[in-house]
Amino acid sequence: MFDLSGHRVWVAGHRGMVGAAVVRRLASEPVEVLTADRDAVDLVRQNQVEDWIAAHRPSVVVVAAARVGGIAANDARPVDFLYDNLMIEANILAAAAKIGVAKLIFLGSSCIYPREAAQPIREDALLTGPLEPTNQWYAIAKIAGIKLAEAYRRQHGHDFISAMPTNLYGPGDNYDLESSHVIPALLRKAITARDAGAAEMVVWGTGRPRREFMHVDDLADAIVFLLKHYSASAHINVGTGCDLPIADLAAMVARTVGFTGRLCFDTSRPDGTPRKLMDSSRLAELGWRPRIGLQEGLADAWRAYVTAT
Ligand code: GFB
Repeated sequence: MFDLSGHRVWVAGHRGMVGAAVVRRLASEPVEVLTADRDAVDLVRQNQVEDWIAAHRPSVVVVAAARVGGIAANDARPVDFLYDNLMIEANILAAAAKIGVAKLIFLGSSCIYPREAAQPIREDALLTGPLEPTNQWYAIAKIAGIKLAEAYRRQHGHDFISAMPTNLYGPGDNYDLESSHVIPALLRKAITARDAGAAEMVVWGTGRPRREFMHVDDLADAIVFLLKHYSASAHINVGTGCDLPIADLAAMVARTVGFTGRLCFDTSRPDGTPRKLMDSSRLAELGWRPRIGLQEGLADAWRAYVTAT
C-alpha cells in the first residue's frame, strides 16, 4: 500500500483526455496536483523537462503525456508517433529518477501486443510476435517506455510501474475526423448525419474488427488505485473484459444520438488489428473493476461533445 497523502503529484499531459481525467480524479485525494503548461515546458526537450522537474519537485508522477491518435493518424505520421513518444517518456522517466520521485506510473496501450496474440491478451504476450503495421510506430515507442520503467526499477530500485489501458473514450477526446479514434469520429458523424437528415453515415473498414472500450474516468480511477496498490516490474492490463464489433458500436452510437439512417462501410479504409481484447484478471484480482458501461459512457461522451461545441 502506497500512501498518496501529502504527495505532490505531477500529471504530465493534463490537457489531454487522460491527463484531464486523472486531474479530476485526484481532486478527491489528499494530494497537491502539479501541472505544466505547454509553453512552460516542451516535453520533447530534455533540458526543459529536467529544469521543470528540478524546480517543481513532484514526489509522484503520472505519465499521461503522449502523442496519440486513431488508426489514420498513426499510419500517416510515423515520426510523430515514434520520435515524440520516445522523447517524452525518456525525458520524464530520466528526470523523475534523477530527483528520486517516490512513485511513477507510465501508460502504454493495448496495441503493444502482437497482432495475432491469443485472446484475451495476457500481459506475458508482449514481444511474442509481429505488431499490427498501422500502429507499429506508437507500439514500439510504448514498448520502449515499459522497458525503460522496468529498467529503472531493476538498475536503480525506483518504484516505476506501467499500466496498459485498452481503447479509451470520454470527455476531452479529439473529434477531428481524420486523426481521432473511432468513438469520437462516429459520434460526430452520427450527429452531423442526423442534423442533415442524411440517408447514411460512413463507417471506416468492414465493421468486423472487434474493440474493447473503457471510459476515461474508469481509467483515471484505475491509475489512482494502481499508484496505491501496485508495485512490480511487470506491466498490468486495464480493460473492461468486453469487446464488440465496430459495426455494433456504430449502431449503438447511431441509436444514442438518434440517427436512424443506414450505416455504409468504406472498405478503402483500414480495419487495423482484427481483435485486441485484453485479459485484465490480474487487476481484478488486486480488487479493481470498471464502473461505467459502454451505453452509459457513450451518452456521457455525447453530452461532453455537445457541451464543447
Ligand atoms: O479507434 P481507431 O482509430 O484505432 O479505430 P485502433 C478502431 C476501428 O474503428 C478500426 C474503425 O477498425 C477503424 O477502421 N473505424 C470505423 C473508424 N469508422 C471509423 C472512423 O470514422 N474513425 C476511426 N478512427 N476509426 C489505435 C492505434 O488503433 O488504437 C493507436 O492506432 C492506439 O496506436 C489506439 O493504440 C488505442 O484501435 O485501430
